[in-house]
Amino acid sequence: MADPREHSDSAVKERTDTKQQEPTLYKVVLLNDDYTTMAFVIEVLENVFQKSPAEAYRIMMHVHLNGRGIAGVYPWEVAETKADAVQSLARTAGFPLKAVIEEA
Ligand code: TYC
Repeated sequence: MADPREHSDSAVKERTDTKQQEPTLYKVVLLNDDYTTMAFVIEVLENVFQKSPAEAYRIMMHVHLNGRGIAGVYPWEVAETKADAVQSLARTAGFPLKAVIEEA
């Protein structure tokens, strides 16, 4: 055995230091399209991503002009829940608005 720690009692040691691993974060990215109204995107940014009206307008315009933009950065399950909420609200309202998740 190359590493004696692998097959001896000393192999099982509790971690005693307190160093915490940061959770991996994910970006929820909104994509532009030609059909979703600006007002709907602003509403989604305010209601799903808790943005102020001014910030929601800024992000919406960024997506409109650049094709995509970050709505928020979250741990995986939160990002997934928010992207699902965007999809479901958009579908219900009849808009093709899409949100994708990317590693931050
Ligand atoms: N481009 C849309 C329009 O002119 C507005 C829009 C902005 C749509 C952002 C989607 O993620 C989006 N009505």
